[in-house]
Amino acid sequence: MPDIQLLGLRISVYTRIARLALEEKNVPYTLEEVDIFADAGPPTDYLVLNPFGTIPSLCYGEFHLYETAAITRWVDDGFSGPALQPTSAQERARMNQAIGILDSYAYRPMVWDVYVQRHVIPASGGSADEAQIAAALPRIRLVLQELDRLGAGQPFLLAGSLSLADLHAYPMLRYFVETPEGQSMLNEFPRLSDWLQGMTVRPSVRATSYHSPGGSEDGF
Ligand SMILES: N[C@@H](CCC(=O)N[C@@H](CS)C(=O)NCC(=O)O)C(=O)O
Repeated sequence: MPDIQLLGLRISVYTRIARLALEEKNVPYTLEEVDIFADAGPPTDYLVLNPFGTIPSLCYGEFHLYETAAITRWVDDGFSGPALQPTSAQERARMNQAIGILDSYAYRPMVWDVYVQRHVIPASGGSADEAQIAAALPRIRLVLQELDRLGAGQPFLLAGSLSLADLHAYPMLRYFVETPEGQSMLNEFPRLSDWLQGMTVRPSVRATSYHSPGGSEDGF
């Protein structure tokens, strides 16, 4: 069996999502750090693997894959271990809906508009764009309202057991709650707050923990 190589960055939300899936399935892999944020842009040999220059990408022998949701589904479909996708068509659709919501409406506002503005830019001597932060918050609240509603009464994000949706959501929400705005907004959603706290003790989360500038490390 070829080795799995994941190319990305430890601090990257999407790299972490892919790593969480690999860790939950107990699939061995190595992480190769690729600095796509370098001034010169992504390395040219990386663009051969992923012409969009985003991370992560995965190599398994001659099989090369990018787009995180494709990677996590391949990991779950291709390896033994606990199933991370529901078998019922409706529950699977719900999981895919939540992943779509996170990709389309959560990642940019939570991570770039709030976390980066609140922590990363001030840490490098700049000033947060308060208007950008304020403009992102209503969209984020809508995302949290929807996630709360879609999994109402459930201990995991959507259901009674972990799915790829939990793994997709955790790294985004983790960054968001490192900001005062995120902390206070999450308090409006006790179910999601409990879920996030519950996720922090999972071995997969601990194994992929990183130190983020200006923030804590996964609450422990
Ligand atoms: N659609 C991509 C998005 C991945 C993504 O946006 N990754 C971020 C890092 S967490 C990135 O590569 N950003 C650089 C860019 O967008 O150019 C996926 O699902 O893998």
